[in-house]
Amino acid sequence: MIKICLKSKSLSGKLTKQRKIIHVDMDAFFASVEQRDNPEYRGKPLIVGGKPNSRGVVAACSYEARKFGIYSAMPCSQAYRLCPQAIFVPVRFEAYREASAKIREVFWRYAVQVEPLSLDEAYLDVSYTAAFDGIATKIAQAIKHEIKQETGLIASAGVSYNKFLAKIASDMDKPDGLYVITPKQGAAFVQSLAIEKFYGVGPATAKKMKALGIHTGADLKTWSLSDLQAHFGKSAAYYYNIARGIDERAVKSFRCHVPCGYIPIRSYALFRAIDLLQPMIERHLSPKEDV
Ligand code: DCP
Ligand code: MG
Repeated sequence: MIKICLKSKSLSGKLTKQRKIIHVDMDAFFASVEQRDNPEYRGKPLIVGGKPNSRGVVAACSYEARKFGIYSAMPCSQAYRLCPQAIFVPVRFEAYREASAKIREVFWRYAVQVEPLSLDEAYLDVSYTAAFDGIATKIAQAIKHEIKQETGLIASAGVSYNKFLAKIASDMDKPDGLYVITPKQGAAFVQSLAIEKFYGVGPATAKKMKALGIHTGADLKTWSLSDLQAHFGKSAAYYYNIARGIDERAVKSFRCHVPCGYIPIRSYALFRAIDLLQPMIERHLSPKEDV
């Protein structure tokens, strides 16, 4: 018998099917590629980006460098002051693109929808994946393992029932993380979350929210939709929903502005075919309930 699981309720009251989403984000991506390719950099504070005393910024830094307070986008001169013994190397985009392509190949083995956010991260919809009995946590483990085998790099993964929570989850346990937020945990998890941790709440909005007394998910949840609309306009519905652990955005497998040649034609044709078949797939398949 074909059964469609109806679980979460949207703002409009419409019932929708429970999804299984994995967000994968590589650890210290550019820096890890450099450490992989240059064994002498391993275990050391490494900064990828500008030269130590230039006006450049840090693109990426190894976890060893982070212990000194260094982070992406920091001026290199400041990074040098914090850690003069750090190794500074220039970016090698070709190497990062090559690793990124391999990672995406792994994603497509397990997901019908893959939405890259950058070279090193993507949302995967695994609601219809048959492997590992459809258990998303096991699928995430397999993805991490295959990425390690095929690129020599470490990924962190977040597993949940929507994009918002999966993205937050992938950051919870870095590096080499695998963090799961189940449908039962989602709403409570959001309550205790600091507002600046909410994906989609940028620094300016976080400042505005704090000025209004909104410091956590619990604070945000006390606001009515109309009050949020008065202060945040079009974004109000998104904030209203995420305060309740609800996010109905679908994983979009193809972005129109992806430059030609960025993805192989073969995969592009496949993406389009899946997009067209999606409604039929949804009618005929039912995701299993365990995340
Ligand atoms: N990047 C950049 N400039 C920034 C931020 C990031 O050039 N301001 C590049 C370098 C990063 C890569 O994008 O390696 C991925 O960005 P992430 O934010 O995922 O950071 P990392 O992968 O480096 O570290 P993390 O382990 O925190 O994900
Ligand atoms: Mg990363």
